[in-house]
Amino acid sequence: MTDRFAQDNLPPAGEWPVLLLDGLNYPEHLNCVAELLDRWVQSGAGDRPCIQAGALRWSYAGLQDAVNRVAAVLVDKHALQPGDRVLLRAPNTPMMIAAYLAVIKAGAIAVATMPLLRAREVSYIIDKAQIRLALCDHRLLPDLLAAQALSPGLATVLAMGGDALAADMAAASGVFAAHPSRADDVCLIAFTSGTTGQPKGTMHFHRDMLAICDCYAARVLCAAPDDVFIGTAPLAFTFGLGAVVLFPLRIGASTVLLDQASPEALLTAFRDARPTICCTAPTGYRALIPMLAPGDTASLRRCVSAGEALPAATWHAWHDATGLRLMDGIGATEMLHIFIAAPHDQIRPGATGLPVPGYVAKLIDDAGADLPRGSTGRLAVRGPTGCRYLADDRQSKYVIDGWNVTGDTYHWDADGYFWFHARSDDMIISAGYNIAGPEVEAALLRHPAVAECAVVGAPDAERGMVVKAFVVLHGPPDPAMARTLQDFVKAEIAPYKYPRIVTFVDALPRTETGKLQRFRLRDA
Ligand code: 3UK
Repeated sequence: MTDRFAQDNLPPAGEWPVLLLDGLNYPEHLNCVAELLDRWVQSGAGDRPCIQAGALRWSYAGLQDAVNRVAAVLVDKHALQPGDRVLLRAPNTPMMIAAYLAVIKAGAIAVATMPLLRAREVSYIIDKAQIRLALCDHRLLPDLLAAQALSPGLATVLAMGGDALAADMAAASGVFAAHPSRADDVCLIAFTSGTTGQPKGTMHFHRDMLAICDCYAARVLCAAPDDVFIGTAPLAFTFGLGAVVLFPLRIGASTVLLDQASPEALLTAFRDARPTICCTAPTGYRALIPMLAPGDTASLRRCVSAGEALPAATWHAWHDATGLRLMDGIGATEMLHIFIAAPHDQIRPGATGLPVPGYVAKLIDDAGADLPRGSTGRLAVRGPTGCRYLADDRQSKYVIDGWNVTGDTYHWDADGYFWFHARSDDMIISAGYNIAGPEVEAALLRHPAVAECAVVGAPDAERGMVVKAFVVLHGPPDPAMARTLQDFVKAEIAPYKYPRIVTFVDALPRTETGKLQRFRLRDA
């Protein structure tokens, strides 16, 4: 019996984004795991390397075996039904991938949570998605058990890395037939990070998991079967799920998993695992630059930056240090993955890029009217993927007239390139001027003493708001540094944008996904 919870809680038909599926030709029945995994084993490529994590190596056949056993345990022992939601909680481990794919292969719905979420936050997700079964890395059990105490609907918790599941898997069959899902059955509910208000559950279909590979990864990244992917984003974040699981599996390539997302771990893996495609946030690239020794990035041929804006200064610093051209791309949990980016030979440093083939993008004004090229306004996109919140009134805020309105203010240039300005609600209005914080950040980052920075609006009696910069320096501040930076910004961009307040800090508050938490700085 299929559980209809997800279907029943999709937005009403009139609030859906328009979906562009021409040219993708997915069949009516489709289980994405059959395409991502079983297809390779069936065609004789089971021995191809698939996952490496530390000393562990899994081939495609090895991953399939683990997936089939987990799926058999879930269905036979724990009565998992198609449509059931399963909570997944782990660092980026091979078992986390096996669990994801097992849930989806069985026709159920994966709901992953970021490892750093605490009991109350996990409890919200358990209740919202009505989850009764969880697979959790043994190291993260305490928080999940605390969440279970708050959310008694969660009946069963299975420990990954524990003996009980291992024994059940060993006893289970290594054969498991993919549930004959429909291409538009929900297979993933990804929760947004919820920096404003409660997190929103975004629902994605089997065909969406393939569409992001067939659009962005195939047509812009141009990933190939011999590529070795590496990334730092958690698998609970769709940036990470796409970059280190779906993209490689779609083409029979392989992936390097990092248990820890630190720049040190990433650098060690560059040296040991020789990846060819690296995906991380801008702050990850900035942290790596001073650590690099000659040859460290020699294996890399593509570097993807997403999650927040990539300033031109960071693009050039990475290029100077490595000779590599960073590929910026804007994605969103609602869209599943990247929808604007430039192919490697069409990159313009400082610009996010062009709509990914398969997607269309435009700008609208505050009233929702279309704006021409050459203007600055609110970004709106359409493509094969799009926003469908799980039972949420905020659907009608994100989807307007069938367009996904991401909440970002962009400039659209004469050549069709999109240039990020700010999150629409992060624009600073000071003495009547509209100032985009990221533009001031980009200017500050061009100063050699600045390692990281964040610019927000601070309340001011006279000007309404003033520009305030939080700055992390490479070394200790000298007494004149605030003034030096202010003068530097005035010389780089229109002087009225300079930060009237400069505060030096040791680190900036960031989410697990590498995003600056501006709200925490505003409250500081
Ligand atoms: C911001 C960017 C400028 C932007 C994501 C790649 O970040 C992802 O998803 P989230 O739901 O956040 C979405 C919002 O983040 N943003 C992301 N990338 C960029 N701003 N330049 C960029 N390159 O405000 C967007 O609306 O956490 C990124 C793939 C999958 C993802 N989910």
